[in-house]
Amino acid sequence: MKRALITGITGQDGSFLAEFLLEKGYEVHGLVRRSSSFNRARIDHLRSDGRFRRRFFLHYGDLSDADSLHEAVRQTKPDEVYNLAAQSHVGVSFHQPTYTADVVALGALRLLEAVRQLAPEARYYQASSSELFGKAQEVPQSEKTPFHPRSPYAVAKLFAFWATVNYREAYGLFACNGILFNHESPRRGENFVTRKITKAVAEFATGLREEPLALGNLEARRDWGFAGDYVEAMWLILQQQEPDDYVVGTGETHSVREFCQLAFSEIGIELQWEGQGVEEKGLDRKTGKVLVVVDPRYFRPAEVELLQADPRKAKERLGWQPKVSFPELVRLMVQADIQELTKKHQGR
Ligand code: NDP
Ligand code: GDR
Repeated sequence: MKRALITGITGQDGSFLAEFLLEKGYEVHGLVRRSSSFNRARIDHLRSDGRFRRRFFLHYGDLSDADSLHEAVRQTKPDEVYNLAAQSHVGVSFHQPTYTADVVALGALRLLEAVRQLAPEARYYQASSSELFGKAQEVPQSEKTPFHPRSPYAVAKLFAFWATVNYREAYGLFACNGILFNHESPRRGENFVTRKITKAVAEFATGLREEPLALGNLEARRDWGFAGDYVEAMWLILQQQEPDDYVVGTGETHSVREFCQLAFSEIGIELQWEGQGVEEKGLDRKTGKVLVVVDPRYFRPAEVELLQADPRKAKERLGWQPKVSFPELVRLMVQADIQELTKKHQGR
């Protein structure tokens, strides 16, 4: 039985990856942080699933605390390590740059050191990001596109990317980067733009919301896929003969505005845009009700305008392709939020 250690297991990707590996027969160990209220809603179903009782374990630890990482690696003796933990919000990283760098950049280095010292045969996956391309030097972006990070988060991820390459070259570690483009799901954190939109749409649909949804830059374009598809790519990256780095994305790009438009159309509302810049508003074409406003609080000091993957290497070498299309992704997120709200509301 293979053993995997996952940092960030309580997050969106960690929870999908844990499910995926448990279904494959792995013993899965996850690193969790202590918090004043429980942060395990995304993995509770795995803990209560009888099939996984003897194969699913959690360990307290933190990427800022090297001792806890050494302890986790020593105790679990993993075959595969997936470093998914991060302060992962780009906007927040402008407010907490030092903390973000400590966790994202030095955190990855601390974990690589623990692996080098205690489990050098283990295969290591680093959650790298399309944010590395930032002010993109070309469109679409491949493994060969130069990096130009645009936020403290992306700068920290750049360090983690090169630390991973360096440990591969210097110590022969089987260390790989997955340069993943945005991937979403009903488990996406509520302050990322897709989930923020789908949750608000669900609130309008169920009559729980009156005030408009406030968004930042509507023109930003992203390559959005479904998180459940992307964790398979992470695993495939570690199953290859040689360690390497891969771009993972759909190859399509859509704006925040398009995402918004499509999400509202799921509940039968056609958005009509009026005004410009911070005065711009999205209205219900039928009733004239203002549903979306622009709020400069959500603008970033430096923005990433356009991301679009060139995922040919992943397709050719890993045999990986996304299964969920953009319209399907929007639909499944809106429907899941409506279902969740309806359940909560009925329970009152
Ligand atoms: P989430 O924000 O959903 O999850 C982040 C995870 O990291 C949580 O489990 C969180 O724990 C944990 N964490 C945060 N800080 C620490 C710390 N100091 N020590 C230990 N654990 C910590 O992120 P995603 O699942 O969306 O992303 C997973 C990884 O992939 C991240 O590294 C992200 O930067 C990267 N990435 C994500 C992409 C995406 O589109 N989702 C695209 C490209 C890269 P807690 O629950 O306690 O907060
Ligand atoms: P991103 O995701 O920064 O790409 O990072 P996010 O959903 O936060 O932003 C995407 C784009 O939407 C614009 N935007 C808004 N963003 C948020 N959060 N809230 C808003 O109200 C809003 N309005 C417009 C943003 O300016 C941006 O252009 C995600 C994270 O998962 C990272 O960890 C990961 O590395 C990258 O994806 C790939």
